[in-house]
Amino acid sequence: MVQLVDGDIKTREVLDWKGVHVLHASGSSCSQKLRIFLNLKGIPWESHLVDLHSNENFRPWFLGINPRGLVPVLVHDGAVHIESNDIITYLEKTFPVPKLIPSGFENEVAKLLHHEDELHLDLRILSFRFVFSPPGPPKSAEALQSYAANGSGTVKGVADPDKAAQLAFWERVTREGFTDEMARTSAQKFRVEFSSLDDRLGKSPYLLGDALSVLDIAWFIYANRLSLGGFPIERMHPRVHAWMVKLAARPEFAKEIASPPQITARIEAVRRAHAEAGKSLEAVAGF
Ligand SMILES: N[C@@H](CCC(=O)N[C@@H](CS)C(=O)NCC(=O)O)C(=O)O
Repeated sequence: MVQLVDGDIKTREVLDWKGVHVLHASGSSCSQKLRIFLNLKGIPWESHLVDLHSNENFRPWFLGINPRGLVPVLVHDGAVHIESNDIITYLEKTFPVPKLIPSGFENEVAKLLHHEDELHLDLRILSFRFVFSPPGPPKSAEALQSYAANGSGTVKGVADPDKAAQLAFWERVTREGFTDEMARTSAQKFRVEFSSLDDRLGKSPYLLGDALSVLDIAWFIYANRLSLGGFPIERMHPRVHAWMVKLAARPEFAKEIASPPQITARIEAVRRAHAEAGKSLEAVAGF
C-alpha cells in the first residue's frame, strides 16, 4: 500500500480535504481503471482534473501531492494514496461492498495486479507510438527540468527510485523516439499476456471465475487501449475480444472509455496513416 507520509507531501492544502478526492486525467488508462472501480462501487468522489498534455503533472503543485508526478492520486480525508492498484486495494478494504476482490484471492490478486503494473511502460510505448502519435518529443526539456527539480522526491520518506525510472524513460524516448524495436518488444509481451487471459476466459466468464473483479477492470483498460492502437485482439485472442465487448457494453465501463468525436477521429486518422505507411502495430510487431 503506498500511502504517503507527511514529509513526502509539499502541497499542504490537501491535508485538509475531507471525503474522497481523485486527481486524474480523462484519457489516462490508470485513471480510467480507478473511475470504473469507483462507478462499480458507487462511491461518491470529488474530481480534480490534471492536464497531462500541458504537463500539469510536472509542475510544483502536483509534484507536491504525488512526488512521482503520476495520476491517479487519491486523497481520502487528508491521507494521500498513490499507485492505482494500491488505491483500489485500499478502497476495497475501506468500502467492501460490492466485493471486487473475491475472498481468498487477495494474495493472488495483489500478485496479478503487480504484474499488470510492470507492463505499464509497455502500454505507454504502444500508446504513444500507435494512439497518441505526437509529432515531436513527448515531453519538452522544460517540462522534464521541472519534473526533476520539484516535489519532495521521496515516497514513504525514502528517496524514490520510481521517479528516477520515469525520468530515464522520458529522456530515452525524447532522444530515440518510440522505435520499431521498442514497439515490437512491448507488443510481444502483450501477446503472451493476452494468450494467458484467453486461456482463463476459456474456463470462466471473468478472469477470476464467475464474478467480475478488479483484474477484469485492469485488463479491460489495457485491451481497450491496445485495440485503439490496432492490436489485432479479435483475430489473435477471440475470447479476450468477446469479453472486452461484453464489458464495454456496461455503463460503468462505457462512460470511462468514451471519447469526444474529434479525439476518435484523430485516433482513426493516426491508425490509417500508420497502415498506409506499412507501419501499423500489426506490421511493426510482425503479427
Ligand atoms: N504505476 C502507476 C502508473 C501511473 C501512470 O503512469 N500514469 C500515467 C497516466 S496513465 C501518467 O500519469 N503519466 C504521466 C505523463 O504522461 O506525463 C499507477 O498505477 O498509478
